[in-house]
Amino acid sequence: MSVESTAKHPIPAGFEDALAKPADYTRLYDESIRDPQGFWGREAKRIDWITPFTKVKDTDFTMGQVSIKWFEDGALNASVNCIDRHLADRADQTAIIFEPDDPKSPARHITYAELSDKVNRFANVLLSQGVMRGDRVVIYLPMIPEAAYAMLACARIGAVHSVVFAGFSPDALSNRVNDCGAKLVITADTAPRGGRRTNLKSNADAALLHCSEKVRCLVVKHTGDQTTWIDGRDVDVLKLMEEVSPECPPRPMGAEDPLFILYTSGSTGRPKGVVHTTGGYLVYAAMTHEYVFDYKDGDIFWCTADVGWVTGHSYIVYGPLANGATTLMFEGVPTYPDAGRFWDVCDKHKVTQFYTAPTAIRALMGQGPEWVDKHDLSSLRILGTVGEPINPEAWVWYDQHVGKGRCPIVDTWWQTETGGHMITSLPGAIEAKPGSATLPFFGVKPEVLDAASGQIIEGNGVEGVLAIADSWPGQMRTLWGDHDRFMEAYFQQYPGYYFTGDGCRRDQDGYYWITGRVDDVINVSGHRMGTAEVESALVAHEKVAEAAVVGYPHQIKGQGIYAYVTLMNGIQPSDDLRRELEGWVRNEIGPIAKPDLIQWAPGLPKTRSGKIMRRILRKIAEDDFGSLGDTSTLADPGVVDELIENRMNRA
Ligand code: 6R9
Repeated sequence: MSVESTAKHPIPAGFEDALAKPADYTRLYDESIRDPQGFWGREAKRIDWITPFTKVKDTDFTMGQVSIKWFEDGALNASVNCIDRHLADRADQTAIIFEPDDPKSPARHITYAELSDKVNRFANVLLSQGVMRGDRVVIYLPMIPEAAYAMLACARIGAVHSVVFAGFSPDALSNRVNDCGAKLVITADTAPRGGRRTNLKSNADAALLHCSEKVRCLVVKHTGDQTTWIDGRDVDVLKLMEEVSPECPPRPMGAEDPLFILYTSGSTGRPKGVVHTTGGYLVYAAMTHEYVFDYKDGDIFWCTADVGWVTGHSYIVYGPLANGATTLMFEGVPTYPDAGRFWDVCDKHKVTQFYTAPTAIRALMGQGPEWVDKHDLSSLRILGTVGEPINPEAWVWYDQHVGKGRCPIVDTWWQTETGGHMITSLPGAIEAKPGSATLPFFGVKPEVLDAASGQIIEGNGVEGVLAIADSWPGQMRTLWGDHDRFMEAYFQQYPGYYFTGDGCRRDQDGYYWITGRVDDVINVSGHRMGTAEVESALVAHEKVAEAAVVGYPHQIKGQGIYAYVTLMNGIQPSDDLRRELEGWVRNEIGPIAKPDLIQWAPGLPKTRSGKIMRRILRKIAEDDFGSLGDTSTLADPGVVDELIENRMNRA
């Protein structure tokens, strides 16, 4: 299949009753843009307010005075929306299914009544430790139900949580604790993942050496493994939860009070503490979860992300629980005990919506379809992807082998900063195109700008950088403690717009194609090319499992194309294969896209969330690996040495 393919993929049969139908999308979208006050004033009623708001939208993107407020004078509590309001009708319904790392351990079904009990108790434990409204609490937990309890307990008492991915190093943890001035860190003894155990508590111990002595450490004894214990600082949460009262009155919070801080890496400098507030975020997470996944009562929703990322915040915890859904939390990895685990879990729990990342799909695709075919996937209704552009080949594999051609695929483009989906298809309303995120969600006004001049590029069949012209309720409000940096990072380069940092193309049908971060664009002989396009072509080859492409300085062309290629299991690298791939890309995209250098890469340097760290690949391609910068967030730092040793561009 060609990467340029723009054929629409018809909506599969059976979606005539989807929440949004084609005409609804157009009507609602037009209304949301024409009358945001009316549209969002109505949509915000999907959540429960303690004090109703009278103002809807008060936002200003003007550089120097950026200010974003939604439902400003309303008051609510996020935990009440995710728990209490469901108790009358669904106390005995499962809120969270916990699937442990080891498939032989029993899964746990936590009802809304039980969730309520746990969160109330957890909140009382936090109060007993002196946590007050507005205090920051860092959550450094694996994918266990206590992570959701902790988040919701913070929300209940008005504390601001900051979840730090459990795969992060002690350094990364202490930096975040210090940046937000957290009073407390919540961690677990050890974390099983893929059959191995990470000693989280000792990571937390190492981190806390670099933090104020006043910071307490709440420990969830999850595995019961032995850990160090510092009396007076360390607290056994589960034990205390049994002792405190099972009732903790929720604190009414202003719509614009912060709900959480989530650190994300920018292109430069230290991590940015993205701040989301209570009202707008919750409205947006709940609404996108309902529309994008066509959520219906009785569905079993599974998002495979980690709660340490925004995807886990919005689509494991807040969105599904605000909608009274059953959400699945998976402690393990896709390939343990074997490459069929995802499909085994879908079958076992009769999952209806499955939401994962292209990198996982490609990895499983490389293992062969027999792993999928062994399992009964007839419960699946909708498939989703997030995190990076999906190459059409992976899309088609996902569609055919996982969805059996029956399930719409929603390719959801969004960011930590956006709080929820921004550009995505809607099952039943928007026909997909493999590789395109398709059309904007309600209230989202994307613009394609000329990268150099910042001018709007009108019409279809155009390419540029992606900016958003007006605010939406789920938008981040600031960077923790640094509003100036917030304005500089997102509003300075293209005044009047929120700048996403992504490049994009709007095709002849008005569909959006994210071409990757603009810092990943390479310029070969004056031609701009998305590295994602070349990667997509490479992975379309049957012998290629994964590819990452970066630019490197080239004497004649300005930049040359350097491709790191991981071959399918059992395929041997050879010069013949290298020539074959060069010819393949030349045919798929054009001569201009032919890689100048192809390095065989047994593995690619990835963050633990599966994002390829291009910064490192660029350095190696530039033969400048003396200054690789921070590699502490890599899932497997060993792959870097291997790549350096076999680099292709040697001065
Ligand atoms: C939710 C999330 C954001 C960046 C974003 C873009 C890339 C995310 C995508 C996608 C193409 C998609 N991205 N979803 N690119 N198609 N469907 O991933 O947040 O970790 O902040 O990353 O990820 O480059 O700018 P975050």
